[in-house]
Amino acid sequence: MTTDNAGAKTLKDILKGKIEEFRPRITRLTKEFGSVVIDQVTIDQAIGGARDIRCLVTDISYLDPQEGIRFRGKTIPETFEALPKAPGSKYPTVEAFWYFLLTGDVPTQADVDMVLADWKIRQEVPSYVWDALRALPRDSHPMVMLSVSMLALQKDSKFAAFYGSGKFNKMSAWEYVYEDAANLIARIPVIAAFIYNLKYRKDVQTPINPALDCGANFAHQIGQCKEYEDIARMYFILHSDHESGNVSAHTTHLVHSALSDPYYAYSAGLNGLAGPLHGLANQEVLDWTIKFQQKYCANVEPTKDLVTKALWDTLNAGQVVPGYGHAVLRKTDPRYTSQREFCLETAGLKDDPLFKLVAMIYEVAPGVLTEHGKTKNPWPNVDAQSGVIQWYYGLREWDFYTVLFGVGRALGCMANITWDRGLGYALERPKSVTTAMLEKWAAEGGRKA
Ligand code: NMX
Ligand code: MLT
Repeated sequence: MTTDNAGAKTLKDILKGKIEEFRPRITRLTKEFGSVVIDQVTIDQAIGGARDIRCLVTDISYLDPQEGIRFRGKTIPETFEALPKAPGSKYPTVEAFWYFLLTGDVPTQADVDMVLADWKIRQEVPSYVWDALRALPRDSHPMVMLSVSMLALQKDSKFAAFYGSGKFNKMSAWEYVYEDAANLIARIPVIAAFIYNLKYRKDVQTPINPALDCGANFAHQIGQCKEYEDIARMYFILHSDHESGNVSAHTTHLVHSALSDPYYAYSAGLNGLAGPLHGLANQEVLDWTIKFQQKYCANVEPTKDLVTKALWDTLNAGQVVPGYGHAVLRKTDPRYTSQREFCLETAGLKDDPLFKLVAMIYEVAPGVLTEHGKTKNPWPNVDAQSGVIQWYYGLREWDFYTVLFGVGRALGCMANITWDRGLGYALERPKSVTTAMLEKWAAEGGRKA
């Protein structure tokens, strides 16, 4: 057993105990109850993106369509309330949240200090990552840069080295995933800060401040103010996990199920996050809102009529209203609510014209989308609210917003694949059928076993 200097258990030791205790539950389910039916598949679902099919397992978070996300059984307010806070802040550190996400236990301050110390060692990024990023065209999308950085880190993967060592075994494989995962999440905010400075601040780089937690250090490295430290903490935690069927988490899980290491897997996950129906929507929301301001509000205050017209213009042009709708949620996303409350409680921000416009869209868009009649969920998702906060604090390069999402999402994806390996989850390989088969089963009223 590895211990820290004081002889206490490390996070990895604690996780080892948790995984070993959990394994018999999976063994029992597969050995004794493997043939129990938990869902059935319709033609709609086979053609329509596998919506609602219960065929993934995770204990890291669960998404209820009405209530929204729970991390390890806790709602967002409960999570923020329960975890130890950053010094002088009402928000927890990202390090405290990582401990919680990985183990399911609320850490003590001593536990958090242990993770903080561990990340200080892990967060040093090899210089070849900087070389790879500097070699890219400067106008590459920052998500391309983030994804490339993951692949650049791959050469030092502990999991890939273990697999190639000839000593690979399924029981201890997770320990090497854990090492890569912990290195990846400690480094990804530092890499994101580097990309920000490279693209938007003439490559003037600020060194890590080892006295700061993840969120505070990110604010420091991108030249942000003290208040932004909490925004980084809140933002990374809120975007961390959304059960495992969303595109970024599912892709990471799928790629890792081939025993591709965490760097390959998360690079792929980020490529999915970069899509406009997924994480890129936060950039699109800002783009939509600013264009609306420029087009309609040059000399006049926005009105509900103007917003309604702009929403219909978007819909009639065959486009989606970014930041609205969801594949699972059927109510306002609590991540939206949490950020909206932050805005309402922040002097200056609550009176900011862009926030007021976003708030007005919230009043109007659900009605317009309901009348439009297509979307199953006319309510806002996380992306409808996140950009305006960044904008207010001066982070106005909105093509960077999905990178912030990607830093947060790494926490959930890495916790998930560490447990995937710990519990020995199989290669993911669903079965496909042909259209002619669907037509035959349709004519027969269903597939005969
Ligand atoms: N504006 C206009 N039409 C919409 C919207 C919207 N916001 N949301 C869904 N629809 C349409 C959708 O395009 C589909 O049309 P069609 O039948 O012509 O293909 C129809 O409504 C039914 O879609 P749903 O079943 O309600 O939604 P689905 O599960 O397929 O997709 C989203 C979910 C999130 C992809 C979809 O709501 C959307 O495109 N929203 C806008 C983009 C967005 O905000 N994405 C971010 C999601 C959160 N995240 O961060 O990842
Ligand atoms: C997410 O956070 O991944 C998005 O809300 C999309 C989803 O859950 O499908």
